[in-house]
Amino acid sequence: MKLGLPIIDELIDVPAGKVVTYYVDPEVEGDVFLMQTTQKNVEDGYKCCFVTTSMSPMTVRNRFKEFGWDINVENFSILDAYSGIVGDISNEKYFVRDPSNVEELSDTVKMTIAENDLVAICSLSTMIDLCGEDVLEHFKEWCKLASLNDSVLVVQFIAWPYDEKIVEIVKDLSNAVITVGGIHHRVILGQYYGLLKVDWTDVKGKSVLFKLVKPGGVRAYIPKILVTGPYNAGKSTFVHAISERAISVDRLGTTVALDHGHVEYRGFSIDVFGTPGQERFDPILKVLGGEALGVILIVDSTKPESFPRAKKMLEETTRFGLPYVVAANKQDLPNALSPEEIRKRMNLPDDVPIIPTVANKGIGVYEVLDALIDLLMRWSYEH
Ligand SMILES: Nc1nc2c(ncn2[C@@H]2O[C@H](COP(=O)(O)OP(=O)(O)OP(=O)(O)O)[C@@H](O)[C@H]2O)c(=O)[nH]1
Ligand SMILES: [Mg+2]
Repeated sequence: MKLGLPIIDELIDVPAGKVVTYYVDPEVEGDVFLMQTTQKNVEDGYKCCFVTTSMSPMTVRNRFKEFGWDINVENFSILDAYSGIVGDISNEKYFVRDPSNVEELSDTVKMTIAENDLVAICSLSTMIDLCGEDVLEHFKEWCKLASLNDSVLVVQFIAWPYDEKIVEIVKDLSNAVITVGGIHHRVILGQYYGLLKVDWTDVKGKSVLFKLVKPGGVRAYIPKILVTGPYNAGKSTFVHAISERAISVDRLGTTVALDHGHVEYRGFSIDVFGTPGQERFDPILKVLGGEALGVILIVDSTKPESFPRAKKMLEETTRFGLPYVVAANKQDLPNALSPEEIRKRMNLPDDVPIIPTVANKGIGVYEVLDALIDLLMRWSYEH
């Protein structure tokens, strides 16, 4: 089976009998991941059951519809473990009258596992909140049963501040764990999901930035990267060097509006914007910086007199604390300063990557992009 997620689908297939957990940051919308996986497999003809614990079946159906997914089909069913909490009865195929009764809940979940190819539990954390940690013993049985029945179990586990032991148990019982989280620095700038664990095949952990689209669901996100730096440092050249197609608005060899390029790289679809270098365009910098996800600062390594200006542009564009890397450009010229010399003169912290480049020959430009992407990914895990 496929999970129905961009990039991840290219990396892994889910064999029958496996348990996949979405480990979701509380501030990020996690339900849609389970819905998307369910929808993908409904579409592929598998018998799927969606277990709802915190939304009414009507809300579930409406949300599927909002994303443009048709679940009015015979191979889709709902286990309603919600209506009982609010004292409603249910018309769904599977119904738990008292969702806080762990035995009744567990027996019904087992029935769905026996009768379906895929069961999506939305969510295990709500079950723990309702029934206590006993749920975990039952979860263990569900995992075993899924394996015996060749059913796939997909679970949402929300990363509330649980006891570390609980989190470990859930992760251990899962054959694959996908983390879903936010990239934030005071405000949420973006969201990502990443493969944390897969035990049936050998793939390296990988993170994907995403956006929710209605209709459409989870889509790989296109981050905006800003390329800035002093006049004549090589910004336009850099943008053209990494882009398949790029447009610059130049007059007499200097940029008077923007450079815009598009890069498909490492599974990312990236829009790159180069700023003008001249000071008279500075008001644009703040606006552009506010929308960017990361900044590349290009400096002319032969012009230390431009470094104070470079520093100022960096401060303008990264004032929300955006991650940035520095390209020490024009390394081919005789008087080029080394990256370490530039770090000293610009007084940049030790952990800021400074990468030597010769933009007009394309040397080092992808290393710059790699460094920024790695920073963005690391950043997303740490914040
Ligand atoms: N020798 C050398 N020349 C470079 C390098 N990168 C860019 N150049 C040249 O430097 C000049 C300025 O490059 P641009 O890319 O236009 O610089 P810019 O930063 O966009 O300039 P503004 O938009 O006017 O601020 C051009 O003549 C480029 O060919 C490099 O690594 N080495
Ligand atoms: Mg330019």
